[in-house]
Amino acid sequence: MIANNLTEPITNFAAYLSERKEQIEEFLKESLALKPVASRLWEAMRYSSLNGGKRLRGILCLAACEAINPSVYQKALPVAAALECVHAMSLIHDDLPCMDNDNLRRGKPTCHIAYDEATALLAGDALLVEGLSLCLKAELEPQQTLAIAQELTQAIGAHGMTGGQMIDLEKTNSNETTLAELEQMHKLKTGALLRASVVCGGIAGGASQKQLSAFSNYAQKIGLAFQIIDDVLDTESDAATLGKTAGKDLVQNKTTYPKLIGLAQSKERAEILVYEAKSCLAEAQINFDPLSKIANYVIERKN
Ligand code: GRG
Repeated sequence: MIANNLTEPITNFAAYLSERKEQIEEFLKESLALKPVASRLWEAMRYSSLNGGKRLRGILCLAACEAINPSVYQKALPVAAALECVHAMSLIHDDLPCMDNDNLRRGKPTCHIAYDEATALLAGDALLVEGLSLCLKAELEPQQTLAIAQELTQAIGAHGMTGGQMIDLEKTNSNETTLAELEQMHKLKTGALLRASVVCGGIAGGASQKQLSAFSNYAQKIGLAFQIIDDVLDTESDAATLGKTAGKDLVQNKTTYPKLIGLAQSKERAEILVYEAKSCLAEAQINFDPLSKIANYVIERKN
């Protein structure tokens, strides 16, 4: 077990990440065990949620909880798993022919290629509902569960991820998207769930309003940095490294950070955001090294 000390720098960050990833995956495997009824649906749900991925949202949730109260962070595991279910759902639907129409995800055929379109749609639907249901099962105080459910539902509906996806669809092929419009789209499409991940972890740990507000600011900044680097990787990397199709933004004529401000400035902006994110935590006296290292990881990652 990686030692939990609120102020000590963590010496083996890679081990920290893989331990948390394993905990989340074990929990997911049990929660999404194959069922005899509608077994093809469960298979597709497992195919798309137990197929790797960085588990960034789940890990952020556990880290925020641990930063506030190390002794209860395991209670946040159902919430971390729920975030990963919702994220997996969004990837399945995003890859569908009517959306981004992709055939590669996490290095494997996308759900609708491995199964079929209707099954993929239903697997996404079911993962969304299972995710919400996992949240409600966490052994937390009722007011914490309610607050987490409110954060999560707000983050994924029309005010969050789904709204962001709609804007993305509308903006595809538009050559007039401004930087402010691009940021607004990413804030909803990718940022809202990342923000909810950190805030929900904080709620599970018993964070104060001041701490929750610092978590929210930290997460919004790393969320944007995450998306900028996603755009950079799409331009600079390859499918084998990314586990998904590379160079897609150009082919689909999407507005991206590199397109609007260039590669060098995009990377610089991501670095500044990460610096600012860490400052948000420091100002609220949240000194938890993994959160700081996760912020670095968001822009140093290769996929
Ligand atoms: C929530 C009801 C409901 C609908 C969802 C399809 C859709 C509407 C939204 C799409 C959201 C989406 C796919 C955003 C992109 C986020 C993104 C950059 C994903 C990649 O995240 P990583 O790199 O992936 O963390 P891994 O594979 O590591 O988990």
